Amino acid sequence: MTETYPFQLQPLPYAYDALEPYIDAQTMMLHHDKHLRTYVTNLNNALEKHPEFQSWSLEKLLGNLDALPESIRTVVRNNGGGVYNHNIFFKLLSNDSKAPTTGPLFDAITAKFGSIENFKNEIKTAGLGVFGSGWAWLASDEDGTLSIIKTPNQDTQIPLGLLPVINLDVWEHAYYLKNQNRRNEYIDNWFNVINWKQAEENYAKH
Ligand code: MN3
Repeated sequence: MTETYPFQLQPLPYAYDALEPYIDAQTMMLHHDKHLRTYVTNLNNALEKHPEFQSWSLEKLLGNLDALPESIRTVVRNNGGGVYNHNIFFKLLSNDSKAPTTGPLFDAITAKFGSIENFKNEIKTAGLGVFGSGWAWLASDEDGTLSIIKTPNQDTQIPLGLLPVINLDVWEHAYYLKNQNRRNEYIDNWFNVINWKQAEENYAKH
């Protein structure tokens, strides 16, 4: 992502109903067209009067929040984080979800967690353990060692010096239309639509 201001709403790489029955079309439409669009708009509005930051990538903005004027720091943190996190998240969904059985990501997951199944258990525990709104992540350090982390609100893994491999949105807006308050059920559904090919590509960037 080398995108800079003005940031664009990245189109979904599949149809709204592509993830049915696991994630419903109505949720995808609301999540992408309303929530993500609002983050993009708010981020651009914040940067509009600060041309000195308009050449900064999203990664640079989010990795250097302390360099921003206080008047826009929180807006960029929340809305820039919202754009960054969702652009990763939506690409990591697919109706062609096959967990790897070989390859670098498979090897790293089995080395860290023992198996793909254990990895799923651990990221589910992390997702259920996010109090309020936030994200669970499978992240990699520069050596390729994996860890599962949680971030609150729209915070990213960038300040931790980690690279994103898989992220899981556990804000209620990601699931309440279909699952009401049952985050547990949403996460179980999400396991069926993880775009593992994209996860492997993300991991290859470490
Ligand atoms: Mn969301």
